Amino acid sequence: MTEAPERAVVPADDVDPFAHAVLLDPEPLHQALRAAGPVVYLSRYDVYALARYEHVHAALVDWQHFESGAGVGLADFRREEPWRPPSLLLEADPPRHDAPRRVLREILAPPALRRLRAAWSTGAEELVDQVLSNGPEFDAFTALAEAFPLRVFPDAVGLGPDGRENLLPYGNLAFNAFGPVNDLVRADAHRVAELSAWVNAQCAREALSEDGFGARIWAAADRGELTYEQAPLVVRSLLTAGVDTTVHGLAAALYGFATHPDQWRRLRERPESARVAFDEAVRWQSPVQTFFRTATTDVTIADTVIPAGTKILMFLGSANRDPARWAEPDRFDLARDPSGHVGFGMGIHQCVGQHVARLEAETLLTALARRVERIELTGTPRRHPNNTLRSWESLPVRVRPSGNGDVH
Ligand code: OVM
Repeated sequence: MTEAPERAVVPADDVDPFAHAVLLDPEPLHQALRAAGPVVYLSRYDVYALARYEHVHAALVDWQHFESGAGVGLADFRREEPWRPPSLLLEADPPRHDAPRRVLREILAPPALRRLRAAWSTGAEELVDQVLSNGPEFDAFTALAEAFPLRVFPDAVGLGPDGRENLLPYGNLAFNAFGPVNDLVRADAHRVAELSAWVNAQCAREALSEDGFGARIWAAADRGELTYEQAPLVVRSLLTAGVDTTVHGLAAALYGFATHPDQWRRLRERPESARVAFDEAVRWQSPVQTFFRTATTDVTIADTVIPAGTKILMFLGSANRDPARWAEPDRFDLARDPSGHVGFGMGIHQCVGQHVARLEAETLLTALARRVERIELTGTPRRHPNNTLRSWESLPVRVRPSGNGDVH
């Protein structure tokens, strides 16, 4: 580690947090960054990094000094043209952020999701039965973590039947776009126009069923809570942020259980812990690893002055395993209280879809726990590199079904 003389109080590092090796195995970098100091200057990108829980949390809740409107990726929207019109939620600050947020919060709040629970439980049970009927060995990533959200979420939004295979590639591309223009971004560059056109077309009122989240967003525009120009962009947020995130969050939970048989036993004994288990998986793996903010003024963090206009990279995954905040942070442990983790963010931008994600996880994990006694890896799980998501490609498992579909 070298020190840039003009930034003497800040340890500097030319490491690339978006290099494949780091994306596939980020913990060594996280540990080094947390040890280096509260603020680390990353010379390669001219940004400041926060990797300790205390400072990531503080930046997340201080939207006045750490803005999102300049983009929450590396690109500075004040100087560069964004790859798509900015999100009205993720890439906006109060007051512009507030109306879209309020509308989506209501639509995705727990009371609004109650009517989905029965259908999602049935969907989960059918999916698990179908997977198990093909034998005890399967890829838990494709067969469960990918398949289940795709089975329930697009219907809940009200998407038509065609083109749903575009959802995951679009999400992969959108989450790559928060990073630098590296090989991962270039690999999908030829699909940006096509995938964006498809997603944008699904956001139109006519493309959506009359009873889904999408239709409710348009109804909010009818009531004057949003403009008609805003409505399709809010639908776009659902399609961007709502699929890959839950897919990789579910994969994190399945990976946790496949590698921690005692925790699977605990879930089977106490199925009501499925929701906490999911939050613990989100803490432990942090499907969304990083987001940026931009300093609105010169901001001082632990005696380091970060100049106004500078991008600040927040390592959510590192904060979620900071030993100063968590006991034995590397353990996937259902007995811990994971609340306070920043895997869904914190503050005014905290994941507005988190109740949807928890309901998906709860219904899938419960259905699986009722039918499966043991789950274990049969090969090396494979990660898929993405500039933002801790994502997966394959999770080969063998299960021992519990016979009569009953826990006991
Ligand atoms: C959005 C959005 C919100 C959260 C995460 C995200 C791609 C996107 O509003 O489009 O990641």
